[in-house]
Amino acid sequence: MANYLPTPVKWVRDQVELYEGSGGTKGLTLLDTGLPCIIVTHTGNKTGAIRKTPLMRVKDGDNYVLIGSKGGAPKNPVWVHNLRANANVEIRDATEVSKMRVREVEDTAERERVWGLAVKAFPPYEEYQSKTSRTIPVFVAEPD
Ligand code: F42
Repeated sequence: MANYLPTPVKWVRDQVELYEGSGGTKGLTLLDTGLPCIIVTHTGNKTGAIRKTPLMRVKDGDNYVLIGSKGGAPKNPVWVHNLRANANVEIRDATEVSKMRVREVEDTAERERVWGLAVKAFPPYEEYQSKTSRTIPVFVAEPD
């Protein structure tokens, strides 16, 4: 059984601990925005460790849209490499935990559609994309 390696980013690690430790009843929103988050549990592509990453909750029917924004940083978040290497994840959405499979969105029309959903759920994504020359990676997570 792989071990859980928490992120070194304290505020994020603390949110994961509050969210999961409360069984998905506390720590559900991004800081003081009041906007809902999910927790994606995935596998480290180098360590094989269990990694947990909070992301904004962007629904598309039964699917979730995962946005590799990292606040518009110049480089992709490393969880993107993990999802590219292993599509099997678990998504915790409040008290619900579901096994999902992720796929990176390559098709332009699909990307436009799901990007629209993401920006509606969390408007800062638009600004993050304008801040960086990299194309922010977009994944869709579908129930396994
Ligand atoms: N980040 C987003 O990109 N999008 C969001 O919508 C988003 C929302 C959000 C809401 C709440 C919250 O608390 C955080 C939120 N974040 C969001 C931030 C997100 O949770 C991540 O902190 C951020 O995206 C950066 O992800 P990261 O995977 O780059 O994290 C780094 C800091 C990290 O944890 N690095 C570890 C380390 O030790 O430095 C390694 C992690 C890892 O996965 N290692 C892999 C392994 O094998 O274990 C190897 C990875 C590789 O290939 O190098």
